[in-house]
Formats: sequence, structure tokens, C-alpha cells
Amino acid sequence: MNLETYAENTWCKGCGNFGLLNSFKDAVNELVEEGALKAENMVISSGIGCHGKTVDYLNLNSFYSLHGRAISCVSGMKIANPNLTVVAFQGDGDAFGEGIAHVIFSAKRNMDAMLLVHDNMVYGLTTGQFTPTSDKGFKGKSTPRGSIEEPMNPLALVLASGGTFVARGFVGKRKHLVGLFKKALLHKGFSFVNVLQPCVTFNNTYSHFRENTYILEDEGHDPADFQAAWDKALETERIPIGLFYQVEKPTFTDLLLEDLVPAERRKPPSTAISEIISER
Ligand SMILES: Cc1ncc(C[n+]2csc(CCOP(=O)(O)OP(=O)(O)O)c2C)c(N)n1
Ligand code: SF4
Ligand SMILES: [Mg+2]
Repeated sequence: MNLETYAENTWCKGCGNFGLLNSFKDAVNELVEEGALKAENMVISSGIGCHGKTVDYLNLNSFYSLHGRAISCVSGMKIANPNLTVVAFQGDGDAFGEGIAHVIFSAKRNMDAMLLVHDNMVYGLTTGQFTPTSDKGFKGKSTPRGSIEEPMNPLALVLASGGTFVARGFVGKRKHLVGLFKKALLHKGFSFVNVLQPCVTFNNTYSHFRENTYILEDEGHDPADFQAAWDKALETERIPIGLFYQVEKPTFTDLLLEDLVPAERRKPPSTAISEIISER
């Protein structure tokens, strides 16, 4: 299907967001062709930043959220209509700075939603300040002498918070990334994909990731093994990409609603969800 929109693309030439956007389009198209996904049942949302424009460039139902709140917005949509496939696109600053509590609680609740983080390790849109994932020593607008802080580890954070699908991809490995997105879209529960997305203007990490990443699936990693996933998440000398961990657990909406679909109940919009559930 045609996922193009008429919006003019304003990303810098060579930005890693292009690879991410095209990989996501391929993943959706392939799943639609395979009959595994209905594009009309999808809702996407983004935070604020260069990554936020992704929703302008995808011909899917979309909602521009507040900084760090895209995962919470799509969670609300999922609770109102559990038949939807919901996806949040967030930046590293957006997800792990402004919105970190929302990421932790989405994982803890096993919210049936996909969170895709454009991790360029920099605040791109605001022109180059350090973020929670910036390397120690990163020189940017707010850290001209180099960041004195250690970077946060997003995979360990989500694993420790209870995420049931934890993956890392790299825009320079497009085919592999498409495969991860397809699996994440089909996962029932909280699916987290941290995407290494170089910002060519403020933090060009292409050659670093080309030289240092390797694919977990090539080394026989077992994604059912939590301890192995944890060990891989902590690895820093080489950078593993792939599916670290996947497990099936009841989702938040399964436990809260069972077979109830609040959006199908013809109630006035002001009806509180607690009222609908208590009438079940
Ligand atoms: C609550 C709030 N704080 C700060 C800002 C300013 N702001 C807008 S975009 C942005 C940086 C976003 O960086 P990131 O989430 O990493 O996305 P990127 O631009 O790198 O894709 C900031 C700090 C804001 N809009 N709202
Ligand atoms: S500033 Fe960086 S992240 Fe933003 S569009 Fe340009 S290259 Fe991409
Ligand atoms: Mg960023």
C-alpha cells in the first residue's frame, strides 16, 4: 500500500531517520501483504523533535503528542479500543529525558503497544544538546567541554522494568531492522525497539556503528533467556543489535478489559472508562 504523504520532508540530507522511516514502511507493507496487519487499524503517535516528523511522512492514522508522552497517548487509545495496533515514535531525549516515567510504566504494565526510539544520542531539533544516552565526553551545545555523565542504557532499563519485547536495531542494517519492526508490530505486549539513528548534523555516529555492531541472531542468541538478554544489554565493547528478549505475558488491556471494547459501547464521550468497566 502507498504509505507516502504529501508533506515536504525537512530532515537533513543523510539523516538516519530516512532509513528508519523506510524500514518501518517496508515492515508495514510486508505485514499488510501477508495479511498479518490491517493498516486502517493502526494508530501512530510521536513526541517532539526531528523524529516527531515521522508521523507526517506516514499515511496512517496519526496523532502528534507532547514531549515524551507519545507512548501514553497510544496507551489511552489502546484502552479505548483494544483492537488497534498502536505505535509510538519517540526520540532519545523525548523517551529517556522528558518522558522516562512513561516508558518505565508502559513496560511495567506490559501495555500492548510498540515504542520505537530514534536514538541519535542528541537533542537534534534543538540543535545539539546532550541527552540521557549521549556518550561521556560528548561535546555539544550544552556540554562544550564534553559531557561528564555516563550514558543511560535503554535496553537494561526496559528489561528491568518488565518489557516483554526488547530489541535494538541500526538504520545502517536496513533488512535486519525491517525484520525487527515486523516482529515488534506482531508482538502482543510492550514491544520496545531502540534504533541507533545517526544524526549527521550534530552526532554523526555512522562509521562507529558500522564498525562496532554485530547481529545477535548470527551468534545463536536465545531471546527466551532473560539472563543472556541482560548480559548482552550490558555489553559495550562490541554493540549487539537484534532481538534481545521476548516473552509472552498477559497484557494490561487483557487484564483490565478481557473481551470488552469500550469504543464499541455507544456511550457519550464523557463517560468515564471506570463506569463502562463497572457495568460489564
Ligand atoms: C517539555 C518540553 N521540554 C523541552 C522542549 C524543547 N524541545 C523540543 S524538541 C527537543 C529535543 C528533542 O530531542 P529528541 O527527543 O532526542 O529528538 P530528536 O530531535 O533528536 O529526534 C526539546 C528539548 C519542549 N518542546 N517541551
Ligand atoms: S538535526 Fe540530526 S536528527 Fe535532525 S534531521 Fe538533521 S540529521 Fe536528522
Ligand atoms: Mg535525539
